[in-house]
Amino acid sequence: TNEFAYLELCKQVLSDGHQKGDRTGTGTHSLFGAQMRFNLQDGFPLLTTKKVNFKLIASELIWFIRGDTNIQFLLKHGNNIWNEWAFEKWVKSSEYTGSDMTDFGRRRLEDDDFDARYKEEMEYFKTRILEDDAFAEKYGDLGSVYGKQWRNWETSRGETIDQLKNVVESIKHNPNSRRHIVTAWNPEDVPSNMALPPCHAMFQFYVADNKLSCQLYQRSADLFLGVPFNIASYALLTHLIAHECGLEVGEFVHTLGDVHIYNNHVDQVQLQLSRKPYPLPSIKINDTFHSVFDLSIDDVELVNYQSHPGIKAPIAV
Ligand code: DHF
Ligand code: TMP
Repeated sequence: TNEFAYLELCKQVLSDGHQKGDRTGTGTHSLFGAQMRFNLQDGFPLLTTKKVNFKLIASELIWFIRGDTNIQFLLKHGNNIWNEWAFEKWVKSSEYTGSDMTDFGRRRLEDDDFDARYKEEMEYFKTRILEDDAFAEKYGDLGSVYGKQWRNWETSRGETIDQLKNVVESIKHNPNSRRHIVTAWNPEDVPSNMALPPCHAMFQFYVADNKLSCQLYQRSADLFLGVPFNIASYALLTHLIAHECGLEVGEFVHTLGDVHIYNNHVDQVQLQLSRKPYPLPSIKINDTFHSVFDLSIDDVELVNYQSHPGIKAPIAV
């Protein structure tokens, strides 16, 4: 299956990767420059060698497509994947009076009492984001991240550009174009205006033989935690746009810059590498779906997903 491209890259990073320090202080095995190709005709590329929660991928993608940058929407869908980056802003603010959360990502791993306090503060934070809209507006927003750049890129003339809408229109009306590009990397907003500068920075579509392909440039890739989500997210986006444009799906080409395995993910990766992949699942788009811009979570369904159990790992903040 397609999954071997991912598993091979994991092996390569472990065997040839440079030992490299990083912003989070965790340390990584890292390589620069890699590419994986997934033929979307062969199945939907959701990893089977560990269980990956498709609902989280779908709700995050809907969040991007809505142009939303506030974690309140994610929390309403039971999606916690962006919590730490909003929480960080809250605990650094002058309004925060709880116990000291400096460097919480690292301290949680070293100190159980601290981890218990973190969990309490995080629960309080989540409840407040969900129940207090004014609080959510202030502390739930991650800044000018993906949704903002995809749908509401601000120009120097004070106008906004809907890159995603433009690209869907250009695929429909000018499929041969070599300019089907969406970029989340906005140098004016990096690094001051966002919780985390975009990792999946730019993507391009391509139409040939009535099939839609997509290539992503990802500047920084957490191979164990982030990348399985990124692959499935862009594969799903390609399916949806193909469906809307009356095209079949082609390939997802995933090009990576700094591709790394964090030192505290190595055991997990080795466990995963010992497993044998199952056949890939497929994706079903419901008849009610007509446009990516009115996408709801019930429009997409994952079918025949058989996987090995999930594998937990700490995320580097
Ligand atoms: N920071 C780092 N260091 N790596 C990332 O991959 C990353 N990804 C971000 C934001 N910041 C990041 C956004 N995407 C998870 C997956 C993707 C993601 C953030 C988090 C994650 O924790 N996945 C876990 C459990 C998810 C859950 O069930 O809540 C997994 O096992 O897949
Ligand atoms: P960086 O900004 O220092 O590169 O840190 C970002 C980390 O998050 C890095 O490990 C890559 C990872 N990441 C992904 O792999 N995929 C994602 O979608 C996101 C948002 C982050």
